Amino acid sequence: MTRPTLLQNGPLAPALEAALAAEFEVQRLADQADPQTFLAQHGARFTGLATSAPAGASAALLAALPALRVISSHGVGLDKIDLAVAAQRGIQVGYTPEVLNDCVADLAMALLLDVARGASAADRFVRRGDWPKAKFRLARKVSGQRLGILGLGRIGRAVAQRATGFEMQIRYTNRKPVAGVPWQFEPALVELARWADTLVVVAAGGASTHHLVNAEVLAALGPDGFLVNVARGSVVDQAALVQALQTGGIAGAGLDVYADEPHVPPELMALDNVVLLPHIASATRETRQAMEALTLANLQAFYATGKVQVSALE
Ligand code: 8YV
Repeated sequence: MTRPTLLQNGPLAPALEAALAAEFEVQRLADQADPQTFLAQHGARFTGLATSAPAGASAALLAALPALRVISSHGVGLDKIDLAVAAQRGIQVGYTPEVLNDCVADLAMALLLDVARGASAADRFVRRGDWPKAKFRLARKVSGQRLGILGLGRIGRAVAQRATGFEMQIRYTNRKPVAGVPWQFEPALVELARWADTLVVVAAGGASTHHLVNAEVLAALGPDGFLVNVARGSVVDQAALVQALQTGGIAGAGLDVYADEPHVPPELMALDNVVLLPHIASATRETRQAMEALTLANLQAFYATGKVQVSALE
């Protein structure tokens, strides 16, 4: 039986690429000397697209794949996939939610603890040989803090559950209140920021959340406030964040995502009150294995039944 033909957009883990090649006829767009000419000549061959949250599936790429019937994305973020075009064309879209909730929430708490207690800054202090000469600055207590959560989806709720263990007071803002949760809904982000000691950003990326955390929100968070972002760089006005951090407008930030990854502004790198991570929230062996397995399972399910296992369109 002829194996389904997949186009791979962007890099995937070697184990996943091997698993895909074992079951499908895979062509990697990145291997083509002239991707646009390749798509013009061969785009009509592909019924499936294997991609990832960072690589996505743009309207232009989808237009070059007239026979496409399924997209399987490694990741939970859908902001780089043109879901409207996929839905309009009846293209199934599979992705990998749930399996990464724990690791992303764990890293949000790690960033919160680090930036509030100054752990990374203290490590640099010791490595510079400063300890014999001075005491490290006082930090801020985390237990019992007021925690504001922007986006109470699956990951936001996992963050709230962890924060409960630190006896934190928790409020959230969201497109709409979430039924059945014990935490207080604050409709206005700026008011949530004004109340919170730390604001954790876990809202989905995309046009509807672009620069939600702007200069006004950061001013409301205030000089004793911390920002943590494990969502998408696009949700925060990065220029406003740099300004707030440089001028003491907020006390510090813990970041795993940025406006133009993998490029981090030198202004952020120069600051001692920022923890900078390279988009690693889901990057554990356990979670990435689960994500890779689900990326493959979505394709297997589609070609066996016509439906992906976990759909982004339902
Ligand atoms: C990784 C992510 O960037 O799942 C997402 O949306 O941002 C991260 O888990 C992605 O999974 C890499 O493929």
